Amino acid sequence: MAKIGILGGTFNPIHNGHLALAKAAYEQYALDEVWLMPSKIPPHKAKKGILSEQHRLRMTELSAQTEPFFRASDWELKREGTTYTVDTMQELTTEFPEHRFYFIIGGDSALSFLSWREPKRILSYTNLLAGGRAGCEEENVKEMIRTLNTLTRQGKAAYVSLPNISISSSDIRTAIEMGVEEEAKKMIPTSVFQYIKEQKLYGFASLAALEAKMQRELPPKRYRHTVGVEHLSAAYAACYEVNQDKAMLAGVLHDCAKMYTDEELLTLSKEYGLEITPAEERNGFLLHAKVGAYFAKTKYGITDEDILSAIFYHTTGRPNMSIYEKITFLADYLEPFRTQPITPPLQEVRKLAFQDIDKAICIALKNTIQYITENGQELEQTTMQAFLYYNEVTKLYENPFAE
Ligand code: DGI
Ligand code: FE
Ligand code: FE
Repeated sequence: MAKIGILGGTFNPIHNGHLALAKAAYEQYALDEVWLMPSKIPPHKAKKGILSEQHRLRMTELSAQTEPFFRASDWELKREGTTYTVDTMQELTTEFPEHRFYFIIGGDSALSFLSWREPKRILSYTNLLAGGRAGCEEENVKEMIRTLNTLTRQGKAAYVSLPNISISSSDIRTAIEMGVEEEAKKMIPTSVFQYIKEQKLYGFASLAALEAKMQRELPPKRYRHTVGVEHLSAAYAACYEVNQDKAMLAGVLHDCAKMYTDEELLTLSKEYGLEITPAEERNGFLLHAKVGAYFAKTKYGITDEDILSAIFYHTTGRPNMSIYEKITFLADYLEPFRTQPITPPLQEVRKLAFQDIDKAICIALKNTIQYITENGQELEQTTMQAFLYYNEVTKLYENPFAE
């Protein structure tokens, strides 16, 4: 006979609090195994934002790998129809007559246990281990255990004492939605965090999460510029019939490495093995584009190459840009909060951007190059190559550098 703990839950997602409860029950009652069992969503809990059964089960399987005595169980998910604990426990005792079951529940559930379907019958199939946080809900949970044991005239309910940590799945979802990944990481196993990141669950790397991150990381003016670029990019995406989310993601992240000094950007670029041109060596700020693309991929969960290259080339542009590269480059130059005078006037170029994007890019490059040379700064050759390419395509300037 083996003593089997059963810990059920929506597990949206499963977290360290669940696992601590399972482990405490295992240790305090000398269980042989604990089965972690994601539940079918009961009707009274059905709501938006609950992940698919596959995702919840996969995260449970990953969590189960953190202790040798954990097993992930799809018993309830496999079942047809609505699942009540009383049915599950009846079936388990029938299916596994050789095991003795210990149904594990947290403090909140313990306190409402009498409103579950057929609580007395549940206790005819299984022991009940109710976890309470020491000092916090301990007395109430113990009181409930006494009540249950009196009611059933069997001592099948018992108390599991828990460290006073409080984690909720909704805190984890919020942390991910708000882009505060460090918070989420503390509350779930690393493997579960990796899975959420890979699968982009709970709005991981969503626009909202990245906006919240940028707001925290960038100075207010730079953030305002970022939002301007993001939204203008959405308009260009609509105009040129490409994916709006991709254009906006490039916009929100394009200056994500802008807060570093020239020296820091050079050091980071070397550290990450990014190629550094001679002009970049002397004008470190140019590297915020390459480092930004690197961060987008490694820190912010962006895998789409269109987005990454749009960030990579946003400062200098390049010949023959992709539509996403064009959009980010131009939105960066023309976003509504930019005010510097250019020729032709800004408003005309802003309009032109919606009519002939190559011409607008050519004008942007021409003005940038003029500004750089007039201010005695060094030109990165990609900027010039980009201009020459777009001037060739648009035939806009007959003799661009004549005085
Ligand atoms: O990051 P932002 O300020 O939003 O704008 P940006 O990424 O276009 O880059 C900042 C500056 O870089 C901008 O004033 C134009 C300038 N720039 C673009 N190409 C070159 C350049 N500066 C130099 N020195 N050489 C270039 O080739
Ligand atoms: Fe930039
Ligand atoms: Fe910018």
